Amino acid sequence: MEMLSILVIALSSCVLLHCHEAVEGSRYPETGNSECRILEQQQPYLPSFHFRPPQNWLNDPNGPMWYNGMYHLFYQYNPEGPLFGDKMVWAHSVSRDMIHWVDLDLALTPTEPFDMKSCWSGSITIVPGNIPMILYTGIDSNGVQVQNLAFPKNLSDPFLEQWEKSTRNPIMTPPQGVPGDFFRDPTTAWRDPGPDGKWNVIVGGLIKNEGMAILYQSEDFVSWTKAEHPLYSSPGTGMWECPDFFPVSLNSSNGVDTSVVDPSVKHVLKISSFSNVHDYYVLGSYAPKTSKYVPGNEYTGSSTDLRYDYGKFYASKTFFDQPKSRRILWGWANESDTMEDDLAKGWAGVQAIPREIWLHSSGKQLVQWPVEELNKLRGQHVQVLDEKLHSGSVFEVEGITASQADIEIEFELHSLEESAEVFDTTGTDPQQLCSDSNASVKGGVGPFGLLALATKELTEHTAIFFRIFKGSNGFVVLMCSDQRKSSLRDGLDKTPYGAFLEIDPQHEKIALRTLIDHSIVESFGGGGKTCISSRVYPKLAINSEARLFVFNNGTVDVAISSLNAWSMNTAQKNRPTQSYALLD
Ligand code: DQQ
Repeated sequence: MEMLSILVIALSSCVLLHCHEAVEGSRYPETGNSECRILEQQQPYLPSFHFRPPQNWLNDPNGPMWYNGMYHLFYQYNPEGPLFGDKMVWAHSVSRDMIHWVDLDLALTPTEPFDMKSCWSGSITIVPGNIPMILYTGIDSNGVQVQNLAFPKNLSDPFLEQWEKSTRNPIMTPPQGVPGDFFRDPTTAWRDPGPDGKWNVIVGGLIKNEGMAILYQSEDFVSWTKAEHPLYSSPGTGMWECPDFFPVSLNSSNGVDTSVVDPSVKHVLKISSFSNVHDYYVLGSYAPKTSKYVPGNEYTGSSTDLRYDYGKFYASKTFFDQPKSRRILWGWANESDTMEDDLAKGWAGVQAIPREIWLHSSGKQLVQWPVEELNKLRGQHVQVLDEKLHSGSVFEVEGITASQADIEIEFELHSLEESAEVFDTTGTDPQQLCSDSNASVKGGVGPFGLLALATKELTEHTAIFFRIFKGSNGFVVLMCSDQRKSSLRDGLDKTPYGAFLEIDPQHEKIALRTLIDHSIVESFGGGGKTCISSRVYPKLAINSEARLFVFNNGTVDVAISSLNAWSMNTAQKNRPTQSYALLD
C-alpha cells in the first residue's frame, strides 16, 4: 500500500509541475490539457490560486516582506513528506504580485547545534543599510527552543536565495521560569523613536499556564536583553505562538511601518493560541518610554474575544508593504481531512489569500480584504442585479467554474421590525448558534446566502449564510459557514463556524465576498469585518461537477442588489528554480 501511494504522490507532483507550466496564463478548465485533466481527477482538492508548494506539508507563513521590488514568502515546510516533521525548514518563494510565485532553494535547514532539530517560525526585520534580518526559533540538539539570527549571503542577489546563520547564535535562550519547549516565534522587531532608539522584539512563551509576549530589547540587533516585564500576558490562556505586534492608523486604511508610534495609531497584538488553535487580537496603546502596552480589551481565550478569522486560519503574520502603503496579512489554513488523506494526497496545508488589514473607522475592530492583485485572476464574469430572492427559493449561478471562483454579493433587507426572530443574543456563542441551526432550518430574516461546492441536488454543499435576530439592543447579524453537508465522505472535520457581524442591517446592505478554490472557501462578511475560512472535500461536487447556488430560507423575501461572480484563473507557482521569467 505504501509503495502504491508513494508512486501516486510522485506521479502527481511531477504532473503538477508540468501542468502549471502548460497552463500558464490560461483559463481553467477549458484550456487544461489531458495531463491537467488527469491531475484534476487525481487531485480534486488542490487549490489553484492559493499558495502552496506542489507537495508535502506546509504550515506557518514566516518572514513575509517586500524587498527591492519583490515579495518574499517563507513558510514552514517538511521536505520529507506530507505530515508535520521533526526536521522542519524555511522554504522560500518570491513574487511580483503575491499571486504568481517562483519557488527558490530552501532558506533555512537544520544544520547547527542551535537548530539541529528544526528551524521553526520567525520574522524578518529590515535594519538600516537595507538588510533583511531573519529572527527564527531553532530547536537545538537538546530539543530546547532558542532564538537565532540569519541574514542574506549576498545582498546583491535579487532573490536573496542563500542565507547565512549568525555565529553568535543562539541569541536568546529560554529565560527563568519559561520551559524550554514553550519559547518561540520572534516577531518583526520595532525600533523606539529617535536616531538611537533601541530595538524591541517579542517572543511567545508561558509561565505556569500564563501565556505571554516576552519582550527583548537590543542596541545592535545581536545582543538581546529580556525586559523586566512581558509586553502583555494573560493568566490561564496557555502558550502563545506566533505573536505579531504592529501599529494601525486611526484615521486611514493605509498601513504604517512597524516602528511608527504616535497619536495617530493604535497597536495590535495578535496571539496564536496553542490551546485552541485560533488567532486572536487585542487593540491598545503602546508607550515606548516605559515599553508598556495597555490593551483596550483583555485577551481571555474565550468566544467573545476578537479573532482575525472565525474558521481555519492560524499562525498568521503581517508585514508593511511600503510601495503600496498597506499592511498585508498571511495565515495558514490547515487541512480538515485525515492524516491518511494527506498521505494519499501527498500534501497538506494552504496559505490563505494574502489580505490587506486595517482598523475600522469605529476603532473597535480590524477589517481584512483580499489583496487587489487577486482580481487579475478573474475570468468569465456573470452578473445579477436587483433580483428578488423569494422566501424558500434557491437559484443557480451558472456560467462560471464554481470550483474556482470569486463571488461578491449584496443583500438588501426589508421588514426587519416585523420579521426578524426575537432572540437576545447576549452571552451567546455565535458558533454554537450556527451549529444549532443549519441552512435548512427556516428563520424569520434568513438564513440566506450561498451554497458553494454544491451538487445539483444539494446533497453536498458548503453553506455560507446570514440570520438576523432582534435583540434587546437592536438587530444582530449572525454569519455562518457550515461544512456539515460539505462532503458525503466520513472522517472529516466538518465543524460549523460562526461569528457576529457588527453592522446595522436597517441601514446597511449585507455584503459577502467568497473565494472558492477546490478545498478552501474564504468568506468576507460586511466588507471584511467578519472573515471565515473553511477546508472542505466534496466527494461529488468537484472540478466541473461543482455548482454554486444562492438561497433564502427565511420567511421574508430578500433582495439581491448585486451579484458578481467570476471564474478564477490558475495562478502560476512553483515552477522550476531556473525559470525566473515570471519576475521580469
Ligand atoms: N508552528 C511552528 C512553531 C509555531 C507553530 C513549527 C505554530 O514555531 O509555534 O512549525 O503553528
